[in-house]
Order: sequence, then structure tokens, then C-alpha cells
Amino acid sequence: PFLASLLTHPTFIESNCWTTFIDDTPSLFTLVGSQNRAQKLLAYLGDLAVNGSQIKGQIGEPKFKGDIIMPTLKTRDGHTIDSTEPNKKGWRNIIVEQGPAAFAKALRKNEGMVLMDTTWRDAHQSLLATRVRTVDLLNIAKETSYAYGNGILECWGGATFDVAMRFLYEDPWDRLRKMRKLVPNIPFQMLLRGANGVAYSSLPDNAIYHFCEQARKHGVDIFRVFDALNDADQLEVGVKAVLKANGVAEGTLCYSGDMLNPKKKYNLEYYMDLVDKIVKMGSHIIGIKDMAGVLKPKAATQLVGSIRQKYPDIPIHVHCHDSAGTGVATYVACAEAGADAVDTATDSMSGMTSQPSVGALLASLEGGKHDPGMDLDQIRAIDGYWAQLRLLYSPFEAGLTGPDPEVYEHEIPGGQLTNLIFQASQQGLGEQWAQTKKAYEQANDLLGDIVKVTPTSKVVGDLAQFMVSNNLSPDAVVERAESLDFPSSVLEFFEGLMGQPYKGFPEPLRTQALRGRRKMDKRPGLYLEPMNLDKVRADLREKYGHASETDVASYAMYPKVFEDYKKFVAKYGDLSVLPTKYFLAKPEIGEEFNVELEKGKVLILKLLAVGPLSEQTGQREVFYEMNGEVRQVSVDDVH
Ligand code: 3PY
Ligand code: ZN
Repeated sequence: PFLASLLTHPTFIESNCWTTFIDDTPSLFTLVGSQNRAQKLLAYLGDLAVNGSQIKGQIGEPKFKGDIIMPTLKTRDGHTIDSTEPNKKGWRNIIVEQGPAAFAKALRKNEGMVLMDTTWRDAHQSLLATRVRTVDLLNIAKETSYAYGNGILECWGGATFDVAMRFLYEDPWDRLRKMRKLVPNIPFQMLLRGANGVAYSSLPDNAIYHFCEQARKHGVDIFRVFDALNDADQLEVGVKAVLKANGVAEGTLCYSGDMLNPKKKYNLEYYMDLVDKIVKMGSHIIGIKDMAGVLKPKAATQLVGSIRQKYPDIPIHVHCHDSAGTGVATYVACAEAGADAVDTATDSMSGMTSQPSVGALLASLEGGKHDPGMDLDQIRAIDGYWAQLRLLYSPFEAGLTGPDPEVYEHEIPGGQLTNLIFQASQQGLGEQWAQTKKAYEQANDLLGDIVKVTPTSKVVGDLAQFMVSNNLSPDAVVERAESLDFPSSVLEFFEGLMGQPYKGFPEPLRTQALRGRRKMDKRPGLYLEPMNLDKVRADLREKYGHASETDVASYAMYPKVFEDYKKFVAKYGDLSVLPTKYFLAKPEIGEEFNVELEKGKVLILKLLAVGPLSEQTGQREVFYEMNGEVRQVSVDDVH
């Protein structure tokens, strides 16, 4: 078909100049490009039909595979909102027109509570193993621009960056750009792990600056910056990089333990000291991150109240998980103590290890001076969409059945709690789960009762699993430290690659475990050589023929994951356009479906048959109808 289009193209017939013809006639290459893409897509669909889904963490098929019913939004006086174009009104206009400082000022001045919806990031990270795909965010984006028009959206960073490439075979930057286009009015917030960027240990400072510059350029407005050990030096790297990129900096303290209990390590004085540093760094907003959901209402009253009193002009933004079921009570306490913004998730993606439910909080604040003034009918209409999506992503559910107030003891962060329950349930839950929780507490004590959130929560989790699988008591770990093969995350933590813990490392455990490996006693960025980004760019260009600045940033953060992602795309193409139900499971024989490869280029597909196994090749032939023509792919049967 390429040759036929070429030879019959009028410009070709009239012209005898190859090069201008090629330059002036991109449609030809689009044709070849999309045929190539179609063939790669068929390779993926064929593989899925023969071998089932290979997506890591997927158990079984979606519970719901019907057509998603889209919501219709109405104004308060009953008029249907035309959402063919996104809403243009929202907080982001202040950031765009007047800058980050003006936004912070307006947020502080705002009468009601501002809600940040986390459905697009933390909620699915905490409930569905971060597996929600770009297409499902984009499909509800314009409607969301209306329903959450006076809110903030958390939609990027944290684990989504890594998981997008590693398990969903998507470019996280592409997601960001596309979301931005469809939601121009709502500030986008991302989660940045301070000097660790969105990775699991520290990067050279210049890579963090480069990353923030790209994130800002492609659509992030507000950066929640935390450090997993509340190490102010590590945190400052992130905050400074955000300020340089002209983003809104939300320097954040991670709340750990129980400051109401005088026996615990982290008390109000500790937190206030950290807040002073966060303010000094130039943060526009003070963030409080309760990653495990252990901030009790009374503690919230004291913490938020003390910050409010000391810093009357700086907005306070609180983030909780609802693991114990106390999230809404905590948020009400925060509102009364002077917080300006809190994080909720759409009802059907809320609760337990996720954020508290938006509907529950709206009901709790209704009619008072902190009422966020959202339109409940619109919020519910959006939730109708997510209720269906939750069932579509059911293969990634961890099987949580209720709140876990034991979180006050084990302090496992929301996302990790889901992961660990999932792993334990694969092994029959019961005894295994009780052991894991206990070992987590013991591992935390061995490491010196550290703040636990990515990446330090992984260190504690890895040590806990190491203890369970090797049947080690805490005493045995201490006694045999010099000969045990500790998990690499534990060694990295001991080296100082995640920063310095409050009150230092546990000794002699650290020295014995490291056995001569390096020890950093200041922030790692002071030891690491700057990353040679010019070389990264040049190498990627040589390898792939092209490398965008965001490719450079992805590679800098996750070199191996990026390269594996590129390999996958070379084989199967960009699958982000494939509807989720056909990404996760094969269609029925004869079921027709559409895939829009790019605007206006729609493939109409139908699975016709899966052939018998060939003894000689170990392959099966899969037959698809594509835009009326029968196409065939040979697939290795891996069973
Ligand atoms: C992350 O770092 O991904 C987190 O969500 C921490 O809470
Ligand atoms: Zn969180």
C-alpha cells in the first residue's frame, strides 16, 4: 500500500524531485507509521489472546468489562454542562497569571477548605497498585475540570512515574502533557521525594533540578516535597529545585509515631523545629503528610494549631490516609485548627489505605465556615465513573476488607500496607500477615524507629520480610549482623544514601552490616558526582535516533526501567491508546472494538480465532479482522 500510494500520489506524478516530495508529504509516512503501529498492536493482542495478560500483579480478569457509562454534569439550576471543551475557571489561573507566591496568598485567604482530589495519583497507588492507565484519566478529564473546578488535583509523581514505564508501558511525561491539555484550569500537584526525585535513593543535585524543570514545563504546578527521614538537607534540595523552576513549593513534614504519647521519639517540638526549616527554605505552603494514617484528631489540633499560630500567613495543606478509619475526624480537626487544604479521594476510590472520602468530608463540613463549596451532584456524577473503573481494575485489588486500627502500632504507610497484604494473601494471609506486621514493627525498632515512607518504608519492609523468611528474631539480627546478607535497600540506608535519620543510625548494627562499605554522614548529594546529562542525551540519541529532554529525565531517574520500556514499545508500539479492558484481557471471539491510534485513525478490530498449537514451532496463529481485512499473527505459546 505504501508503494501504491506513492506511485499514484499526484505530487509524485507531477514532480521528479524525491527529496522535496518526501519533505512535503508527511501523510505518506503517517500511513506507513500507522500500519507499522497496527502490526505491533496486533502482536500485543495476539500475545494476550494466546498467553493471557503478562501485566505484573494482575490476578484474573476485570470484574466489569461492559461499556463505561459517562456522566452528565449539571449546574445547580439543572442545566446540562457542555464539557466538549474543558472548564477554564480555577485556581490555576492565579498561578499562571500572578505566580506561586500570589497563589499561596490567595489559598490562605480563601474562606472555605480547599480540597485536593488524589484519585489520579495516591488513591490508585494505595488501592490498585498504581495501575490506573492514562486513557482512563483522560476519559474523565474534561468533566473533572468542571466538578473539581475549585479544587486541586494530585495526578503525578510518587510511584506513578516508575509504574507507568515499568508495568503499564507508558511514558509518564506523555500522560502529564495530555492531562494538562484537558484540564487547563486546576492546579496539578505532584509528589516529589526530595533529593530522591521519584526514585528510591538520592540522585546528584543537577538531576533533581533538571527533573523539576521538565515537570514544571510540562504541566506540574505544585510540588509536594518530602524527605523520607525528614532530613532537612535532603528536603531542601527538592524545595530549591522547585523554586528555581518557578513552581509552587509545598515543603512537607512526614508525620510519624504519636506525638500525644510522651514516650515516642517524634514530638511537637521535633515537628515545629522541622517546620521552621521548611519555612526558611522558602516553601510557599507547609505540607503535613500522614502517610500511614496515624495522625489522631487531637494531635492534628495541636500540630496544625501550633503551626497556624507561629506562621499565620502560610497555607497549611494536610494529607492523610484513612487506614484506621479516622481520616475525616482528623480533617475536621485540621479545618478547625486553621488548615487551608486537605486531600480526599472520590468516594469509590477512598477509605482504608487511600484518602478519606470526599463525600464524607463534604457532609462533615456542610454549612459551616469551612464548607469547600463543591457541587455534590457533580462530585457524585464523577464518582459514578470511578465506581465502574474500580471494577475494571479489580485484578489489582489487594482484598482489603476493612479499616486497620492496628496501624497505630505497625505504622505501615497506606500504599505499602496494601502491597504487603496482597503479598501475604498470596500465601494464605492468616499467620503470614500477623508475622509480617510484627516483623515490620521489630525491623523499625532495629533501624532506630525511623520515619517510614518511600523509600525508607521499603527498607523496613525488606528487613521485615528478610526476618520472616529467614526466621530471625531481632536479637538474632543483632547477634549475627556481621555475617547476614542484608537486603540491598537496608545497606543503602545504612550507607546514608537516603539521608540521615533523626538521632543517627543504630550502632553497632550499621557498622557490622556495612562491613567496610562507604558511610556517608552528610547528605549524599555532597558525595555524588553531578550527572553528565549531555552524555546521557547523546547516548540516548545514538541508541534511539531521538531523545527528548523528558527522555533524558526518565533515564536519569530509572535507566534500566526506561530502556526496558523502550524495548517494549519497539516490539508492541505505544499501547496507551488501547482501552483498558483489551489491555488486560482478550476480547470474546467475534467481539468488535475500536482503537484510535491517533486522531482520526481508528482501527476496527475483531478477534476471529486462535489456532491450534504447532508442535514444530511452539506457536499459535491468531486471526484478527482489522478494518475489514483478515490479519494473522504467529505467537509463541508460553504455557
Ligand atoms: C510515594 O512516595 O510514592 C508515596 O506515596 C509516599 O507516601
Ligand atoms: Zn499518601
